[in-house]
Amino acid sequence: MEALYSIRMRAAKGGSHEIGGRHISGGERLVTEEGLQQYAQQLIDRALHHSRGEADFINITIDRVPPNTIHYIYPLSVESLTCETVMDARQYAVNWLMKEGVSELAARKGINFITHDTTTRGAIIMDASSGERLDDKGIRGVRVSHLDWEEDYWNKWQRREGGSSRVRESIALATKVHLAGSVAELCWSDDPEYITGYVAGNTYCRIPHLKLRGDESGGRVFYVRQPIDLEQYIHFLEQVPVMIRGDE
Ligand code: WAQ
Ligand code: MG
Repeated sequence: MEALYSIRMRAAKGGSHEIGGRHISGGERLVTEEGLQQYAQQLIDRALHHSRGEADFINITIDRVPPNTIHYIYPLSVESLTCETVMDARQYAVNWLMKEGVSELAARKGINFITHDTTTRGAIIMDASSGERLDDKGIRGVRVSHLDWEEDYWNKWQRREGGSSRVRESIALATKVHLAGSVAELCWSDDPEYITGYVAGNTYCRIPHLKLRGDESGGRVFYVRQPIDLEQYIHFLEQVPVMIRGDE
């Protein structure tokens, strides 16, 4: 089997994240050696031409993934809600989170966190009952990487269901977050023009209008049930390679 490489990018403006630069964009893929150049180029383009601003710091990391460490899994199934206003959308999100096992308090705390988050470049981890933040990662958050779709399967899936590269990346991420043993996830983009977000647990539920156009808030909350070995949970999300595939 051909070796795969994890390639991931993070970009900031005003210097690196470490010295306080503002997070612009990130991205992560699992590709063969031939894919590396192409995806490096795509990720650089994404960082330099982004609606949150033009990055002046770009970090690209590549590491080889041993083929026998890869987990293969089907993608979550997708549902799409329709609604017209941010208020309705956020109420739907609370309802879906509760259906997945999150308390109303924790659901509202998650929404409140993302509403005010313009800086975190990863996700925060939240107790699904109390809504307490459990990780100590500050504005770095937990950044999920080492994940992707098998290219053939993505092409078939996309022909059937539609979906952009953004949808592709989000479903892969939500599927890995689910596989890690999370209760649920809440997300909307920090890109000002992209206002559809999702709640994921056993399904990936797309919700339009989770924010107003032009709003640069966005982020991710991973809900977990205690007791949990946080270190192991984070290690899985950051390091263990997961590939989405089906049997078509
Ligand atoms: N790991 C953890 N958190 C991440 C990651 C990652 N790999 N990538 C992004 N985040 C967090 C981070 O806080 C970002 O600011 C925030 O999520 C939003 O990232 O079905 O585009 O890449 O139509 O802007 C969801 C709906 C789109 C897709 C989400 O997020 C659909 C999106 P973005
Ligand atoms: Mg973004």
